Amino acid sequence: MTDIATWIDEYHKGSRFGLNGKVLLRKNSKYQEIIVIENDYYGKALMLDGCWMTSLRDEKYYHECLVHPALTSIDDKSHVLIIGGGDGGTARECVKYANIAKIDLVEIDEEVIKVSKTFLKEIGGEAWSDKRLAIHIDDGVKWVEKTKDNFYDLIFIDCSDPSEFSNLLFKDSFYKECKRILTKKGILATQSESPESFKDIHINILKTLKKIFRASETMYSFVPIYPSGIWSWTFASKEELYLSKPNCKEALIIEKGCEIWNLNFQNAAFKMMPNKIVKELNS
Ligand code: SPD
Repeated sequence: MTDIATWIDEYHKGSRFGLNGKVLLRKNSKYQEIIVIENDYYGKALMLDGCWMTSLRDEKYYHECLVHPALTSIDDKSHVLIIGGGDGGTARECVKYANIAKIDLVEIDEEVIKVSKTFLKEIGGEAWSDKRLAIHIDDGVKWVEKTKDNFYDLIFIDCSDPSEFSNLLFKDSFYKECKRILTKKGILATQSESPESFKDIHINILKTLKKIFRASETMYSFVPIYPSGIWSWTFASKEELYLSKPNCKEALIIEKGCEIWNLNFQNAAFKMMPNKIVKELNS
């Protein structure tokens, strides 16, 4: 790779979101183009098929928001499923909970895990050697289909934007299957795209989850390197959700080890739905 700093951009609807730095890796896996760049401010960053996935500086905005609202609001959390999440950030946040017995991480692209362990090992951190973590190189949709009913307490969908090979992760049929394999009080937590740069997909995820699950709630925050910066995470359950009534004792312990997430941040983030989204959901 060249030592000369270069720009790597995500192109999105006539805008571009770029990082300048030294390209450490550029290769094609069976599924996608993988780029790792090192930027002075954001540190090492991972791009898949032209879309920013994560960077050392801003990854906690994403992973802490996906994981902690769900895990602090549920007592039984023995079995956890992560779909995608090959950089290890979601697993790293999960292993902070001693009462999780087993985490199945199902990633379709083995190369993403290899690259993350080599170039971005801080993101997965201790999780990679945690005995409770089982890595499966498999298709998340197929994994869910072959899982027995009422099995997982938590399902985290840590996927890329909809594309040729991730499209099915955004379909009604997939969410229905997730509902089937969740325990009675289990929670599905998914990244739900940007209300600004991916507005139609965002609305569609929210409407679909509302239709399929008894309860669903969305929080908004920032992921600086993603198009437009504003991002969302949606939580759904067959029963009521208790996101605003977390286990405070546990949450206060978790807060201490977080860079972004805490209970005040979370409570505000669940009230941040932009009015244009409120109007569209009500129309
Ligand atoms: N536009 C990018 C959406 C990607 C969401 N997943 C990121 C993976 C981080 N673990």
